[in-house]
Amino acid sequence: MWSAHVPTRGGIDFSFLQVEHTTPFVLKLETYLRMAEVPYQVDFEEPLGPKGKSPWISLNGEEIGDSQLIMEMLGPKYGKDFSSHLSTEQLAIARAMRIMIEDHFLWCLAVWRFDVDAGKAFLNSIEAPYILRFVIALFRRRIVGASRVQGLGRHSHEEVMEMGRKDLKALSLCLGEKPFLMGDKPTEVDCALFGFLAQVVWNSAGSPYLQMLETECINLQAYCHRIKERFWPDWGQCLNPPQSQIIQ
Ligand SMILES: N[C@@H](CCC(=O)N[C@@H](CS)C(=O)NCC(=O)O)C(=O)O
Repeated sequence: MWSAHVPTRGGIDFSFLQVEHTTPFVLKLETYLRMAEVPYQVDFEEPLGPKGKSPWISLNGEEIGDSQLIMEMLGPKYGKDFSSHLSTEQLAIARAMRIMIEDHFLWCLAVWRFDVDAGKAFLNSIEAPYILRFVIALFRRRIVGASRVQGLGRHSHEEVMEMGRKDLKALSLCLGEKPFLMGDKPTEVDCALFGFLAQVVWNSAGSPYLQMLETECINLQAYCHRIKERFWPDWGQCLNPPQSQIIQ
């Protein structure tokens, strides 16, 4: 048995009304653990790990950070490779899509969430006591600063929103009519995409990205719901406070 260290979803911390985890990378990892049926225990005590990021895990005393590196370590260890049937070309596409979302759309989402929207939808979706509101205000400034260092934050808001919309459109076209990105069966990349799409579907009210999912990219919305239904039958119970019905 090992522990996955993540920000808490209970107590006064990042308790979500609609999204089980506030951070896409944590949701990605926990979705993978469910997909791979790896036994694990969630530990909310120390959210930031050896690389100063969340999530991280400890396994037999060893501390490992980064959702992707963790999955790539656990897969062989537990004999789980959900992508073994894919061609090298398909693997390349899966990688390109994952990195587009994790390393590019991430910033488009962050600029909307913390700069354009100034954290309002984010705060409205959680039960945020005063202290958390203060912490998020500081975090917000940090993210806006980081987006400038990364580079996307130097563009106008409209330019960034357009880049994010183009990412979603590309993903939507790649998914097409398939139930999962790489075909009939879910693979590792679906965990990463779900981590992000869930933020859009359930935690970005009023964003241009949610609007895309409700209009031009309706298949992404259905895909997100499909993954939730498959791997998170207890989703409502994982929220704080628990909910028997999720607002769609
Ligand atoms: N590549 C990393 C990214 C992890 C990441 O950026 N986590 C964010 C939460 S979404 C974090 O820990 N941020 C805290 C910080 O940067 O101080 C992964 O896949 O785990």
